[in-house]
Amino acid sequence: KREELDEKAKENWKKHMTPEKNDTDAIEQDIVHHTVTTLCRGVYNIDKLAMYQATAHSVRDRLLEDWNLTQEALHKENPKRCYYMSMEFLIGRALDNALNCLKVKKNYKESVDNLGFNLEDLLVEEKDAALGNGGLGRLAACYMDSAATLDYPTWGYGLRYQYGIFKQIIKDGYQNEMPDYWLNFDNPWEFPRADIRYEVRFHGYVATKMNEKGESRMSWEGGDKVQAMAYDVPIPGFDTRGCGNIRLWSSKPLNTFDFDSFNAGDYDRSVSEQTNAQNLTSVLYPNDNHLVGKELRLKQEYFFVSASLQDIIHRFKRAKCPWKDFPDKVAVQMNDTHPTLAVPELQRILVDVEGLEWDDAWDIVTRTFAFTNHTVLPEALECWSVPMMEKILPRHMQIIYDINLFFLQKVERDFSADRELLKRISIIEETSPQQVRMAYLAVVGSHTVNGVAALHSDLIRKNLFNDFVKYYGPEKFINITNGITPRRWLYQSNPGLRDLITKTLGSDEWATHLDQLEGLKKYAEDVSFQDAWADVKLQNKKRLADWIKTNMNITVNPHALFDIQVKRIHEYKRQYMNILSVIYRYKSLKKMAPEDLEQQVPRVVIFGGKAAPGYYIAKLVIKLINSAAEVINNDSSIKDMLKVVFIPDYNVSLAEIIIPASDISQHISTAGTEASGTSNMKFVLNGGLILGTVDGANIEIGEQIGDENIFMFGVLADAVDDIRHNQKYHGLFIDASLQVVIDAIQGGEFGDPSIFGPLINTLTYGGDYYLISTDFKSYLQKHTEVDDTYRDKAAWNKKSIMCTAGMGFFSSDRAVRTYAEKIWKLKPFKVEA
Ligand code: OX2
Repeated sequence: KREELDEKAKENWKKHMTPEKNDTDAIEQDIVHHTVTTLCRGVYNIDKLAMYQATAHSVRDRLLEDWNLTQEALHKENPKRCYYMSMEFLIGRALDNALNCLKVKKNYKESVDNLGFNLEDLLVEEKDAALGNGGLGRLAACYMDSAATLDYPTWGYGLRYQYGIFKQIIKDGYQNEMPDYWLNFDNPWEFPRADIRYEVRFHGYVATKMNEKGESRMSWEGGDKVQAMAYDVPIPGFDTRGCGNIRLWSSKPLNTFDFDSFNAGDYDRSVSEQTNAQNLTSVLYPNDNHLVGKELRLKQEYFFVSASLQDIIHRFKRAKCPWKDFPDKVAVQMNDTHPTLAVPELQRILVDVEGLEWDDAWDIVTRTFAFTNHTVLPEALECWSVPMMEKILPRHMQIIYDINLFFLQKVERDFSADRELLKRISIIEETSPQQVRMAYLAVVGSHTVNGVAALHSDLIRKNLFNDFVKYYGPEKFINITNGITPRRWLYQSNPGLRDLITKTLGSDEWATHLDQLEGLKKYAEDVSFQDAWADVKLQNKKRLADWIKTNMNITVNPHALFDIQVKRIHEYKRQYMNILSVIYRYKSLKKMAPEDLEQQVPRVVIFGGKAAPGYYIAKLVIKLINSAAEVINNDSSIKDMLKVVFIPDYNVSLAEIIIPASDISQHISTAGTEASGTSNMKFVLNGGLILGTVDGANIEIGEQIGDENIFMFGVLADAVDDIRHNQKYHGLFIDASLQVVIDAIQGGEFGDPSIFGPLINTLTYGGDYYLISTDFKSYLQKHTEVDDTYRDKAAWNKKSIMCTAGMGFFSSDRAVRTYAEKIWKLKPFKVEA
């Protein structure tokens, strides 16, 4: 309990709150002060890392002022808030972003310069916050950026993993994994909240107890407890005093030390509880779009939702509103099924702890939660075995059974008693052992379910959730196409293009009103504008070429066509098809007469991405890319007409250098498998063209920028099932061009062919599930079309300009606003200084 301060004391506080101070002198003072006090260093031993840290602390101070301003105003006004629950936030670096948002980059550049350093050198000292795998985690980070920028009272909740996504090292062409020690140095971008701690229980048993009103209630008792401690990560909004927050939970032991064991001489035991508790949030599971049903992961998921809900409820209770108002104060968005245990957890708290009746509680629960589905891949759909759930979360398992029972009774009564339907729609899958289908639990526990691109939302309505659409009606299932933040993905990562656009449009308002990019269309055929545009691209390609030279010692020609595919390595994303086509190109070049060879468009094919450590085939794809690169890059007979580069350890910071440098980027998933894709949007926003399949957000990108500005190929999603069926019963058709490539690999042209046997088998004997043989020919044709278009520089530049100009729709501001209006029923809450 805090005492209210008297007015005089409050006045004194106000007087001493740091005033605005953006002059270089004040900034220098700040940096020096942090060097001496926060870091305990001085002019005699300052280096780049320390200078980065001092600068970061100085910028953080400014952010924290905004943080406090925002939170104080929210505390007083208590508007409805949204909580974005996500097991992943792939934030990347924070300093550059904060400088841009606060609009103080110029000032800091000057100050850092005055103190003998170069700001750009300091920015790269920062370690990425890589608490995510790929698109899902990065989407969460983009949405937090937009929510803060648009002044929506939105907090993220997540886990503070000690190790983020592993560091990828390439050795002999193979992926090796190393731990990501991102917290080894001090992290200025998190704020530990030692006073914000909650207990989280596992295991134990369920008993019956009387509550205060004399009613009998279930009670979850015994078991083991750990503590969740909060760390706050401030999220700056662009050009606003409002500051958002991501609250990350770290597990700590409840009893710091077991003195009984210690005194009994059992030292190991005395600290075992500590280490067990700490292990809980040690490591991010490195799987993208793939479930590994490990007990520790289930515990992470529960730990995460339990701590977050306790925190949300604590905040709700401060205002002393009745429980039925909870959904008017709280909206919770579940980022995929990973936070779905929040549904039975809130029901448990309301019924068992707060003493509400089941139906009243369930009404509150289902008015609070909404659920975003990100995938239709069966291997990614979370299912937890009932025995495991019973052991770790015995009361939740009972509640899930009850939720399911009441749900099935309603389906039977209101809709249909069709037994097959009841079996299909049940939250419990009747396998042995039984499984809890988390996606179904999320649907039943939410008021709104959304997919992440138009095609994807159609597919989940037609397939995955079809029975639910029939039962609930179609209104519950909506589409909100993904978006990306233009602040990080253009303003920050592509200063050349940013400045050209700003100069052309007359202001940088486009950074928060991305539709204004439309204004570029009228310059698309303007020759001098085209030249300026092309020059920015060339500079970005040089920046990437320099990076490749410095870090990999490979020379690439910045005037070549840069063809890029960077994303997690997955069979459905078909990097394999890409490298097969590269090999085909190589074989074709080798056959050419010298005068024809000279006429070719030189290409640099760039790959990047991590494979899940246990994903054998994906790892072989990496090996094949590197083996092919080795041969191709060292074959002087093709006169540098083709280079292949696998950039190791692809992450957010590398993406910021790679994406602005693309001429073409590839998004070539088997139709119907990539829910949306978001890097496709980033590339096009930066004036890169797409070579892609008719899948995910590619389709809507084509609609927005004009189908003449996108290279699309391949079969359509609704043909895929029939093709698979036919392949199974009538065999594959391997076209001559694909056979050439297979023969080359099997003939040992890229090293010991036995290494690649299992990979080739996925095509030949494995039934080619991802339809590479089906799409290969049209894919090669599109490559030829790309080359031909690239020869005409003016035509290419026009397309590139039209790409950027048409991307307004894909701002995450549009996406978050749609969530706020359609799902969260949330209004902006503007804070003033
Ligand atoms: C990804 C999807 O694969 C990708 O298509 C989408 O753009 C992204 O989420 C953001 O919506 N894990 N990662 C994803 O889905 C799952 C599950």
